[in-house]
Amino acid sequence: MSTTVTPPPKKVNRLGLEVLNYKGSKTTLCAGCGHNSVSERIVECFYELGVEPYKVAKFSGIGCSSKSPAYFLGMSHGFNGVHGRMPAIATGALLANRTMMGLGVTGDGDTASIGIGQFMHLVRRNMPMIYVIENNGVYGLTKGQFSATADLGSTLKTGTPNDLPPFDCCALALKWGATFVARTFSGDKKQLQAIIKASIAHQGLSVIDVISPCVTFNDHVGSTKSYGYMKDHEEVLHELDFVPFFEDISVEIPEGGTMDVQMHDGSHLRIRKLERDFDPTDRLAALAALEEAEAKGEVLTGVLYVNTHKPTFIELLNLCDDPVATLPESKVRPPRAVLDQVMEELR
Ligand SMILES: Cc1ncc(C[n+]2csc(CCOP(=O)(O)OP(=O)(O)O)c2C)c(N)n1
Ligand code: SF4
Ligand SMILES: [Mg+2]
Repeated sequence: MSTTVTPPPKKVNRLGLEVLNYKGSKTTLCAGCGHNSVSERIVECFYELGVEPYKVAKFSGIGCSSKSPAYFLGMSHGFNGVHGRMPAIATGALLANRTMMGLGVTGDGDTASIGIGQFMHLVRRNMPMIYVIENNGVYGLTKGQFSATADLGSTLKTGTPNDLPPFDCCALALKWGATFVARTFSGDKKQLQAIIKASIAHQGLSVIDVISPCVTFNDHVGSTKSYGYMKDHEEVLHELDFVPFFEDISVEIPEGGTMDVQMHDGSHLRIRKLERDFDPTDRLAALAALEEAEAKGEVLTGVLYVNTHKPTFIELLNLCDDPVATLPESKVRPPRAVLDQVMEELR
């Protein structure tokens, strides 16, 4: 007599999708590269929050980091742009279709070296998208030259020291008016997850600077972007918990020293105090904390700043609700009589 064994039910999210639906192709990056951990966290966060994969547009520039969108959200849209020019491409695409969720993944070279001007304007505009910088302090793809985020005095594998001061992408983003700024570490699974989830819920630009070690070219003694350096110098600002809008917020509210930031979609970011008092809605305090940490040689991680009130670029432009890309020609092209009138006025 044969018995039929019923397979266990497949684990699915609130959309009925499996985690497999959020994965991409197999990574071609080096084993142990921090960028692979970031890809894994992106898969988990988008799956757990039940984001529609076809509503996500992935953008990147050039670099090992910029290759990583191939390794997550394989069902989403994607555009791999030119080196340092991803913000312009993302801005154009998201203005054409405001209903897409923008997810940019870039490197420290792509953002802080060749792409610094584009990054600056993206921040200034508060373009609603997630902007992840996989920061290893070097140009991994072109064999490990220092990038503009390399710390003064850090050394290459050959021992050559970097004698230029670094750009701190978080400090720059704060200065230029960013509305969500976080620094984290690819090796800190829980913190990275909470930050990615909060950025999914944020309506505005989220700048996430992830220290993401390059095991091949910048993971030695003398590097300040190595696993070892982060282990010894990471200064965690607070403990983070993310409660999505579809979960009951009233449960498990811990007592004392907890701050609750309500995000645009009704989710909550719970920030639990560790040693110091830190208010992530105070921009000047965040800038001061970064300066202080830099002077002490510490790497401050956590949500540095969140502002849920500033209008996004799409709101400022007063775009219509329907995606511009889907409007018929009759709506986007002025009729002949209007064009004739404009010409008449220019005479
Ligand atoms: C216009 C242009 N200049 C230079 C290069 C060479 N190049 C390719 S990737 C890269 C740097 C990538 O560094 P980063 O963004 O930090 O990414 P990583 O590889 O470290 O993840 C450079 C300089 C290029 N592809 N295009
Ligand atoms: S070279 Fe460095 S950045 Fe590129 S995949 Fe390898 S470890 Fe990662
Ligand atoms: Mg790099």
